[in-house]
Amino acid sequence: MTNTGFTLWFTGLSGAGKSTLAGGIEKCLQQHGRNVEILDGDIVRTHLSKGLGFSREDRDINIKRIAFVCNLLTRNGVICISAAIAPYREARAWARQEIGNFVEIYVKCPIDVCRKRDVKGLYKLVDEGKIRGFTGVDDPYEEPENPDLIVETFKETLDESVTRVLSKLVEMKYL
Ligand code: GGZ
Repeated sequence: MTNTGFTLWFTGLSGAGKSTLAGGIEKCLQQHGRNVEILDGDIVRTHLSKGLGFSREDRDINIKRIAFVCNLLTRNGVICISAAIAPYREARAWARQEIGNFVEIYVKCPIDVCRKRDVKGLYKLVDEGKIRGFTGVDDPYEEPENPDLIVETFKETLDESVTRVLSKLVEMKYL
């Protein structure tokens, strides 16, 4: 395994499995002695992006902050995993350019499946009209046009997805 830093940039709907996949990959890479840092949208929003909302402008600021931190860590040999929705292509392209060693992974899952999972009960709140501007419901999600990898969490087990990501990283010579 090399010691190159890089960023795994996830994108996908709420409930698609970004955090779960990030955790699985982190565990595996740490077992191989690598330093890994996960920037989970949900958690970042309680610290670095505290106070930001979900307008396009705020989401873009959030993504730029995450990309800034990923860049700092990546250039110091850390493997960063960004697990935010990152719904806009333009912001993702910006992050790719900013970071350089960048692998975009589309964590794909149909909204109906995310809705059924409803891990945090947010889709229920959306249906009750208590949350507005929810990604994939009444706010845009721009699917990646050319991601480095698509992981279909509704078809694959976590282990299969982790293995596919790691194989991709070997293929791209990051590992
Ligand atoms: C999307 C929302 C919203 C709205 C609250 N739209 O599944 P979660 O709960 O834990 O992750 C989602 C998180 C989205 O934050 P991100 O920083 O990933 O978004 S972005 O990349 O667009 O900046 C969800 C919760 O916050 N959440 N309201 N309106 N997700």
